[in-house]
Amino acid sequence: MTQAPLVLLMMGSDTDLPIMQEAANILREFEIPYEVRISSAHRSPARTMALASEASGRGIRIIIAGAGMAAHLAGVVASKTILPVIGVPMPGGALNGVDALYATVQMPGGIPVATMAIGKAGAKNAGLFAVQILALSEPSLVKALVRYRADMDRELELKDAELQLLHTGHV
Ligand code: RP5
Repeated sequence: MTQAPLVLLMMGSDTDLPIMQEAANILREFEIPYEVRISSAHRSPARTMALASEASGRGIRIIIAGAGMAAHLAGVVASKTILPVIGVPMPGGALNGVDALYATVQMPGGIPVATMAIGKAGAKNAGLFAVQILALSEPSLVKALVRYRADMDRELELKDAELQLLHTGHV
């Protein structure tokens, strides 16, 4: 039996997938059940609004929305749900993601969107931020997040040691 999704991962176009995959990778790593959907605020507005307004009733706890250019996906989704919405601005287009960053982050007071960085780092952090929210009510996720950070620390230490070896001949 597959578990019901806790995170809804939305993107405006299939061309966003290579970036949004970073968020999916994190959710998979922390064993969070998620659902991925392509739906656009502009090209498929009715379906986008239905996905947003029905999410809570389906047991979804957090929505991650990635879009590029005039990126209204996260904002429109946030307007139709009281679930926390995490926005990820996509790079690309003539303004290379700055347009999407402004469109996603500059929400009017009343309808918040937690906006991450442009591109892959933002998508990865969106996944981690979702795990952190879920960890508030799931102690095993707190442990997993602490382990994740310790691993990152260790990895850097190893890279640093390799660099010392390369440049000085000893650690
Ligand atoms: C946005 O427009 C999408 O999120 C995508 O980032 C951008 C371009 O879409 P495509 O023309 O590549 O489908 O709605």
